[in-house]
Amino acid sequence: MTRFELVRGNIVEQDVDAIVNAANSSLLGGGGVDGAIHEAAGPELLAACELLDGCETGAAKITPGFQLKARYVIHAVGPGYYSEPRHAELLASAYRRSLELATAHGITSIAFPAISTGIYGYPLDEAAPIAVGTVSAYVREHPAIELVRFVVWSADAEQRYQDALNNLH
Ligand code: AR6
Repeated sequence: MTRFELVRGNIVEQDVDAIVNAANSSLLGGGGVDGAIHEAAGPELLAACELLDGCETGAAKITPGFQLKARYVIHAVGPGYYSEPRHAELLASAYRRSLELATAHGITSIAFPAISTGIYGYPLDEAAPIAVGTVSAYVREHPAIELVRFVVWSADAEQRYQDALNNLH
C-alpha cells in the first residue's frame, strides 16, 4: 500500500525519485516553486525544458533533476483559479498526468507541492481535497508507487492537507 507523508518544507530538498514542479505552460521558469527548482537544479534544467515545446494546462512533462537530489522533475501545469473556469477538473488532471508519467518512468517515490495555490490563486481549502483525493484514487490502482509526499509551505496549508488526509479514512 502506498504511504502518504505530509511535511512542511522546501520541495527542492526532497530526497525522492521525482519532485513535481508547479510550472506554467511555457515551461521556461517563473517564481515560487518553479523559480526555486530551477535555481537548485542548475541551468541544465532550463536547457532541457527549452526542448519540450511547452505544456498544456492540466498536463505534465518530465526532465532529469540535474543537480537536485531527485532523479527527475515532473513539470505540472496547474490552472489559474480566476482565469480558468474549469479549474477543478484541470487541477485534478495535473496531479493525474504527473502520476501517469511517474508510472511510465518506474518512479516509486514522488513529492508534490500544492500546485496552483500560490501565484495561481487557488484557495487551499479547495485545492487540498482535490490533490489528496486525486492522488489517492490513482495509487489505489497503481500500488507500485510506494511513497507520495505532500510538501507544503505554510501552517495553514499543512492543516488543510491534514484535514483532507483525515477525510480519506
Ligand atoms: N517548496 C514548497 N512549497 C512552496 C515553495 C517551495 N520552495 N515555494 C512556494 N511554495 P507557486 P502556482 C508553495 O506560486 O500557484 C510560477 O511563476 C506556495 O506557498 O509556486 O502553481 C510558475 O512559473 C504555494 O502554496 O505555484 C507559474 O507561472 C504552492 O507552493 C506560477 O508560478 C504553489 O505556489 C504557478 O503558480
